[in-house]
Amino acid sequence: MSIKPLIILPDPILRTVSKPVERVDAPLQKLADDMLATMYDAPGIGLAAIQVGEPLRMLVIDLAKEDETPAPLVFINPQVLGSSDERSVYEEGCLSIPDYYAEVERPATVRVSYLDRDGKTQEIEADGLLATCLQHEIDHLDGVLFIDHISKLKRDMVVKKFKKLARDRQPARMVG
Ligand code: GNR
Ligand code: NI
Repeated sequence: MSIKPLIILPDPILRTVSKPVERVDAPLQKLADDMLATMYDAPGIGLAAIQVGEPLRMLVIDLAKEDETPAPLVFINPQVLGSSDERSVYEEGCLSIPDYYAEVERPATVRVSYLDRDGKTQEIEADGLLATCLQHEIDHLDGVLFIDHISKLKRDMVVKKFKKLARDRQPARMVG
């Protein structure tokens, strides 16, 4: 298993609409395992393939606490079949937007179909943090970030900050 570099805002790769997985084979399972290793290393509770630069509709989640047995979940080609009218608010963060957190309101419950790591069709009804995390990750598959769900004023501020950070990471240019 290998830890892969994370794609960080404002990299336009994050706005890619990822493509459906055509076959669940050994290379795809290796990518899933690398995504889990990358997520645990960060650490985070979810990761979409595009966050490691792979434009495929696959995401991983593990909601187990650090002192608990790991409980890795792999979702391939997930589809939201339905969502509740009830909403819930969570403070969200994103490994592609380090150290920024904001409250996001989303459906409290979602029903999702997907293929698991073995390519088997599955369906789950998720609530609580799993529902929020699944929706956050499925957004990534469509090039959507959690900051797209906050006010434009806050979003513009965070994008500006990350653009400056990216600029400051570049080697100095000669002036004058
Ligand atoms: O690690 C993560 N924590 C988190 C907290 C609240 C709502 C969503 C998340 S997902 C995030 C990891 C990530 O960026 N996944 O795309
Ligand atoms: Ni994220």
